[in-house]
Amino acid sequence: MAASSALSKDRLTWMYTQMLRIREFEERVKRTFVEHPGVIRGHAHLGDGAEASIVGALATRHESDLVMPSYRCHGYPLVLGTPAKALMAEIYQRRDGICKGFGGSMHLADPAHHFPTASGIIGQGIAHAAGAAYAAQVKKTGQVVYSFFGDGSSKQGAFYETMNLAAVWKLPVVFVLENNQYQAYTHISLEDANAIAGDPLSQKAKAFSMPGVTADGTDPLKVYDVVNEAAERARAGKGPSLVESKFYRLSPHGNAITVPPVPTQFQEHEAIEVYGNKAEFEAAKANDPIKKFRAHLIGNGTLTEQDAKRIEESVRAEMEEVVKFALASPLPAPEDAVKYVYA
Ligand SMILES: Cc1ncc(C[n+]2csc(CCOP(=O)(O)OP(=O)(O)O)c2C)c(N)n1
Ligand SMILES: [Mg+2]
Repeated sequence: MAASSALSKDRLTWMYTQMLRIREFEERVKRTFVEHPGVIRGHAHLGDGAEASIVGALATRHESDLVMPSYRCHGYPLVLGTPAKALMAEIYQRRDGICKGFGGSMHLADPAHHFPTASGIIGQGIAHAAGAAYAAQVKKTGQVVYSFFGDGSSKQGAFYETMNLAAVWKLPVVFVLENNQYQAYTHISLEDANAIAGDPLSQKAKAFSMPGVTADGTDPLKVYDVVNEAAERARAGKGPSLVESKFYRLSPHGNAITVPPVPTQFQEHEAIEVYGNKAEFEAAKANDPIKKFRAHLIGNGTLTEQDAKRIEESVRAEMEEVVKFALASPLPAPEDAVKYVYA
């Protein structure tokens, strides 16, 4: 029997709520570019479409386990318990942010909530995660480390070197390869560019004699089941596994950031802007993981339509307050500019 079939009504409701919180938070980040131009400096990379994958994977963790995502990293801390207000304040680079405004969207960290760091250098976070898993193994903490990275990142040398050492040392790590079909602006199957070799990508595990499975990343319960098995394996001292979670990134790579006087505008999704493939994008939207999970929970009687609406309203209200808080937080003081520079 699938492990997810034992999830309680409360836990399933929690999962739906977290998926919504990620989506609604990201929506506010996106709207900030239009409603408050200049407040977010630089890019913000949104993760719409990843909600089922993130929540399904993180629902399997034990409290002390560590989570190390790539640069598209807003959703994970929200699920781990980082206060959403401090998270948004960080994205706005304000003093009340989780890194006091010095990290910004791509370099979030909240060790107090088991989130040591994210990394804008793609692929490197995979090695960081194995390092944390090595520390856990040496110190016998019993922690499992969850490493999240993209399909594009799985082409990096750091990925292969880390997979090798993690397998040799039987490190307690779960590698979650988030195959969202795109590597920044490039579609995974772009034939003339040979974007990436190998399908399914989970077969890369074979070279290291570790389990490799592909899951439907648009279904949180399917992700839960495969990640749960991988985490239990790591917990039992049997070493790492590779889980490929397949979904579709619904937002473009990053938001086009134009600051006044040029009017702010959103970039179109790459499917449309680069490939002129509106049909692909529309099909992915019709397969939206949040809509599907909502229908599933109502269909099996876990939630009523009213329950779902109540959750949706409360998440919207939470995120209204989040934006107000972040906007009101001051910028870091200029005299603190080099205060946290260690090298
Ligand atoms: C080492 C390194 N090389 C190049 C880049 C520029 N870059 C940013 S995102 C990206 C593609 C990443 O693809 P994937 O891992 O699939 O992540 P996704 O775009 O799906 O979030 C690249 C090449 C980078 N950040 N780091
Ligand atoms: Mg990708």
